[in-house]
Amino acid sequence: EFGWKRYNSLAQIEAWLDEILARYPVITEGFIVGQSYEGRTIRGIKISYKSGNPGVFIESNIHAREWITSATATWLINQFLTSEDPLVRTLAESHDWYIVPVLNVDGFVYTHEKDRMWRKTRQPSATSSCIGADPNRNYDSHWMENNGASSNPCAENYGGPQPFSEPEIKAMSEFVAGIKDKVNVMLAFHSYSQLLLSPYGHTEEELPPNYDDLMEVAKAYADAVEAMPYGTVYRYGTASGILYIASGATNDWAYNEQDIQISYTIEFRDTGHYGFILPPVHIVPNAEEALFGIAALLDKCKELG
Ligand code: 0X9
Ligand code: ZN
Repeated sequence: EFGWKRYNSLAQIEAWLDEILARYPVITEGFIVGQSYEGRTIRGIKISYKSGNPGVFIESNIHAREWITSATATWLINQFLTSEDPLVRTLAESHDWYIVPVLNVDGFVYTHEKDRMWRKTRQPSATSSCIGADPNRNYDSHWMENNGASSNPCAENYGGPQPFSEPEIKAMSEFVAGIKDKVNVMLAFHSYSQLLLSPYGHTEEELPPNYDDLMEVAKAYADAVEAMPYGTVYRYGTASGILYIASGATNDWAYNEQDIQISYTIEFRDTGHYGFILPPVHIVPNAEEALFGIAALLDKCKELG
């Protein structure tokens, strides 16, 4: 059954979400992002202890094979609702959380049933027998610029035939646009490499206006994680500077087009030994790191104003 000792299927995650929503009807609210290509409902949960808190959006499992992301997102939801640790209580109760544990629902089901290493969506191409686009190259922000995505439908980083061609990404963009005034922080969960990646992803030629703040906030996360007993090291920088140029990604779109000023891609454990096939014993340690990293990140945001 559902838990954090192993990875769960989409059906198990949804059944657990239903239980949580029924158990905490005042604090939680389910929301629907939209429908996937194959007709699945993309679901999320809002956790709010009081109105007017700064909003934090967590997008998770946009890449199908990155299972640690939804395992971590569900663990965080559970902590925000059940933890008795005063630090966690303060963190949970002083923010409004919008969490989408599995954005790429079709791809996620495909990784459970057919191909563990699937990354993309599952929408067929009109011009090729290859299936799916890279959803993290499909947002309408500098789409396909600077070779930050491939125009080859068979490539793992195919940007799609046009921006927002993937129904999951169009739905996500409309949902976020509808609440953007309430969202101060966007965190897009990925694996692997242990990195915090800020804008810009689409160019190395320019730095974002609040680069200094973005680096200070990322450092707070990395320092907090490294100080934990696991000693896990995270590096941070702009996505284009420390990883590679990638255009049309969630956190860049949120920053550039929705004016969400604190916006990162977080690449979780590990650094490549297991890679995407991270053993389930890592779920809780990784999630603890995310919890205390996010707590430090949000404390730093508050400090910077
Ligand atoms: O390539 C990606 O989409 C992300 N790495 S992953 O291995 N999880 O696929 C990194 C994206 C970072 N770039 C931007 N945010 N622009
Ligand atoms: Zn990813």
